[in-house]
Amino acid sequence: MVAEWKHIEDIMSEEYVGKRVCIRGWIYRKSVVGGKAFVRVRDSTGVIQVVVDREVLGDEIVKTLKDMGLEASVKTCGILVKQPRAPGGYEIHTDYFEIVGTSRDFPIKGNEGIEYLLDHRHLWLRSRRLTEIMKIKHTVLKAGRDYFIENNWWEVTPPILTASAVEGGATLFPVKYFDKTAYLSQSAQLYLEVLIYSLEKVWSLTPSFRAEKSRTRRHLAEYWHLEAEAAWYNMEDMMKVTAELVAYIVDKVLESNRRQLEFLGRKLDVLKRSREPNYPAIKYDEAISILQKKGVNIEWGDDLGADEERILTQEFETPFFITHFPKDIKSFYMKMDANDPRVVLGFDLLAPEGYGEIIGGSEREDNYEVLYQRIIEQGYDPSNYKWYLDLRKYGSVPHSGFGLGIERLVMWIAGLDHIRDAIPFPRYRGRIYP
Ligand code: NSS
Repeated sequence: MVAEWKHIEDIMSEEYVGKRVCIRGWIYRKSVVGGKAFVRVRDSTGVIQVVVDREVLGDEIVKTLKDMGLEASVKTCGILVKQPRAPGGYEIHTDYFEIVGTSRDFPIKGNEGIEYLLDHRHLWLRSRRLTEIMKIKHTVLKAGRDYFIENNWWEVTPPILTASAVEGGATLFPVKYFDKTAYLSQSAQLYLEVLIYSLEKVWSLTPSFRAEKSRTRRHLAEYWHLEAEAAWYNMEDMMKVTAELVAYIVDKVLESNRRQLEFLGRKLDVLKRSREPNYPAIKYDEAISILQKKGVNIEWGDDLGADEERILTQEFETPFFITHFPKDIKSFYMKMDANDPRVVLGFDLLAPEGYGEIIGGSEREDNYEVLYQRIIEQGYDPSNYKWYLDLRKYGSVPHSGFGLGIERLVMWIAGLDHIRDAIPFPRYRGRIYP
């Protein structure tokens, strides 16, 4: 059969009414009433009702459809008809209907619990909701890359197998590496720092791995990490880059994914405000006093957890920065503030509406002796960081960088209540299948 296959989204318009169209997809819903089967077919772009009439195609196909399970794959052609009662306002009166791949008793019927659905993630990913989220993620990834490409940053490819920790030994995943133990990368940062000495402004998009012991709504064991590092940039310069990057991504999603956001019921006002990169910043000190005023039991020196961050987000209507954290709650590589050695030149960018941290960044310690001491202070063995320390011996420069958690950003932009839906195959403690 010669047919020009069309996508459902493209034919749902006046232009095609009365014309013969051909589509391919999967059975999304169906009912058989009298001599007619009403089959809703979905493809990657949408859903349309197809009317299979016994009078046109004979008894057999209507009978077959009655027994056929959801998610069977089909090809069909017919005349597009306006039908206000059909979802989307159009339907196809088919003269050709072929079942390509049968389906019996599709395991997801619509009232299953979350663990069951996660065990059937390979099938659950066909849902409208997850499909729309993946489309938003596509835009987030593309816009993230485009931002750096348009602004003349070099893309580089750091390793995933590494010999030592960046973000704390507690969340390292060991892997057998010949006769040694290696670790899956927690962050490309240390390698990006190497590459600024030749390329000055670099970025990478890689998976990062964290053996997070506790299960939360915003932690994965494997996530996508967009990281950047630049020579000669101080903390403020790098904060400006992150604000521009996030604003750029939000803008692209608003431009490209209105339908998806609408389907997910996402309110747009905060996103619209976040298209402008003028995000406010407060210091850690201020964050602590806001929290204390609100009756939170917290003291200077304590780390901000998800609960504290959520409370702080009530104060803002766009993403916002927290800067100048106590050095003891941050990593060894962050540069100490010359004006207040208790704090480091580190910053987090928090998403509003309760979401919290989406970016962590800092100016880096560029002095050999200070960095050496900080490595020891934090309980690491400097001999594992010899190459990293070398960077401070041969033409050290002030520099800064950051890491953005793609799924954290998708979670906020799409308005999700759990990070697992921002990634097709979520990995976290207790989940590796499928
Ligand atoms: O630990 S971070 O805060 N910072 C770093 O890894 C730096 N070494 C990055 C850099 O400067 N190049 O992680 C950065 C971001 C953080 O803000 C989150 O958005 C995300 O990475 N992140 C995570 N997302 C999902 N799941 C987990 N477990 C996770 N951990 C961090």
